[in-house]
This record gives sequence, structure tokens and C-alpha cells, in this order.
Amino acid sequence: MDEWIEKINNTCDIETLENIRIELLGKKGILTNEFLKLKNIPKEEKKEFAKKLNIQKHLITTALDEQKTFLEKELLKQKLKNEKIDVTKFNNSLQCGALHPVASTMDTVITYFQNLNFSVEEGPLVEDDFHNFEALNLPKYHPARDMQDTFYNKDYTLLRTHTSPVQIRTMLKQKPPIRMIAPGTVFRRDFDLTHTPMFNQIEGLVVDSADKISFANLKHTLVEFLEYMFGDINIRFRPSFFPFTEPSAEVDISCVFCKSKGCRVCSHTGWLEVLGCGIVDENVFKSIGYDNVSGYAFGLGIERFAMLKHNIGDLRSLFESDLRLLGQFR
Ligand code: 2NL
Repeated sequence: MDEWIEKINNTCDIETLENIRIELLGKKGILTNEFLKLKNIPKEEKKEFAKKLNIQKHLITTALDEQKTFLEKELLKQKLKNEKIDVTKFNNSLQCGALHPVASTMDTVITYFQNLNFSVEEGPLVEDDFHNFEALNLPKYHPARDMQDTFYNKDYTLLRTHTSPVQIRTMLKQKPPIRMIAPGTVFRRDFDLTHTPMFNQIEGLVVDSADKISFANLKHTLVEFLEYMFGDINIRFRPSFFPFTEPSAEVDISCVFCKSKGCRVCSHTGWLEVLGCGIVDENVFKSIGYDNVSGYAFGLGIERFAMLKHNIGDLRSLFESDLRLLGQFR
């Protein structure tokens, strides 16, 4: 009997254990057989024999039950161990997304100016004539309105053609000094190799009391900014015209592709135009009721910056969501 008990205690799986139970206690089991012998045993020995058998049966059943409980517990333990999820484990094979080059360039420019204490202002995409044109020294029927072909709605609202209306709204709701940028989406009826009907802009505006803000302030801010964005480059300010600034300038950097040797991107001029700027026109301040102030403003196209920074040749590739391009910016 001791050997059987030992065998039971050494069993490692429930199936073997069940086989042992059948071998001992099944219909044709060894112990079952012993019990059958009872009827042929003389009366005087029967009691002793039966007692011995019952003890054996009890020992066996107890051993079987205990081992079964033990094995079931082990099985559960194993199962829990195998099914445990390590929520802290990092799956390196995960495909990570990346910021779109337009978004990351936007972030870089915004953070740069935030660090110079510029506030970041936003405004509606659907604008009215006053905020988008009139207040910016662009009276009705002024030919300069043709510069930015506009999407008009039936109710005379329009899709903003630049983020300048955000500056107008900010100046109307707060007093100088103002030091802000307005990043966002703008819309123009223009669609060719170098233009998309929707694109992104960041404009900057600094306003303070009269004579405090000069072209030198503007020039310094933009030179520092462009050197931060493009590294070791040459920069030149070219006289230009915008209805909302006087004087106005366009800013060129030496071509980052050919190092000014002349290439297709810079049309063999060695220069790339990257932004427009100027001293805020007196008429803009007049239209919003500011008096005795001075200010500068500038505007740049994010898509163009992203293309120059990441060496992207075709503007359209920024709008195609092609993972072969986007995957390169992880
Ligand atoms: C460009 C030129 C520019 C401004 C934007 C501005 C805004 C206000 C008053 C005066 Cl409220 N000026 N904005 C000024 C000069 C140039 O953008 O080429 N943008 C892509």
C-alpha cells in the first residue's frame, strides 16, 4: 500500500492520477477486487479484513484527493503565470507615427517665438471683409486684392487669405504693447506646381508706443530667427510692397541647396525668398483706432519652410499623405 501512496504523491498530472484511481478503485480495480473477496472470507476473519480494507481505501482516497487538489492548484498557477500580461513591456516592433513635416516645422517656429515672449493667437477660418481686407489697408476695388484670389461664400463671408485678421482681432481686444504670432491655415484660389488652395502661415506682430519699434528691431529679430532655422546662411532684405506695411521688404536667404552656386530651386539666382515683412502701415492702426503707436509685422509660409528644411522638391508631396515620404520623418 505504501508504494501506491508514494506513486500517487509522485504523480505529476491529473490524467495519470485518474488512471491510478481506476486501477485501484475502478470496477475492476485492485481494491475493489479485495472488497469482493470479503464474501468468501470466513466470518471470524471478515471483520478484521474489512477494517484493514476500509483503512486502505481511506488512505488511498485521501492521498488521491490531496494530490488532485495539489495538481489543480499547480495547473492554475502555471496558467496564471503563462497568461500574465506585462503592461510595462514596450513593443519595439510597433510602427510609430511621425509628425508631418508641416506640423513639425510649425511647432519649431511657434516654440522659437514663444521663447522670445511672443503670445500665440488664433482666430476663425471664415472671416469677414473688414478683418481680412478693409482693416489691413485693402479698400474695396483696390487692385492689391487681386494678389490673393479669395474664396467667397454666398453670405459675403470669406475664407481668410492670410492670418492677418487674427492680428486685427487681437489689436481690437487688447492694448499695446502687443507681441504675438498667428499660426494657422489660410486659403487662396490658386492651384499649380507651387501653390495649393489651402496652406499654412505664421505671421508675427509687435506693437508698442510711438517710435519704440524700428526697422532695426524687425531686422534683428528676423536675422536671428533665420539663422536659427537654416544655420550658416547669407540673408538679404529687398525693398518690396505690401498694402499693410510701409516700408516693406522681402527677405531672401542664400540657396540652401546649391550654396549660392545656382540651381533649379533658386532659379540660378543663388537666393531663396523666405518671408515678407515691414513696418505696420499707419492706415492699419487708424482703422482699429490705435494712436501714437509703432510696430513691425512679418509673414511666412510654413510649407515653403518645411520644404527648404527637409529638402523636399515638390510642394504637392506635402499634401498626399504618402507613407513613403512621411515615414522618413520619424
Ligand atoms: C508674406 C508676407 C506679411 C504682414 C504679413 C501684417 C499684419 C498686420 C499688419 C501688418 Cl495686422 N502686417 N502682416 C506684413 C508683411 C508681410 O506677409 O509673404 N507672407 C507669406
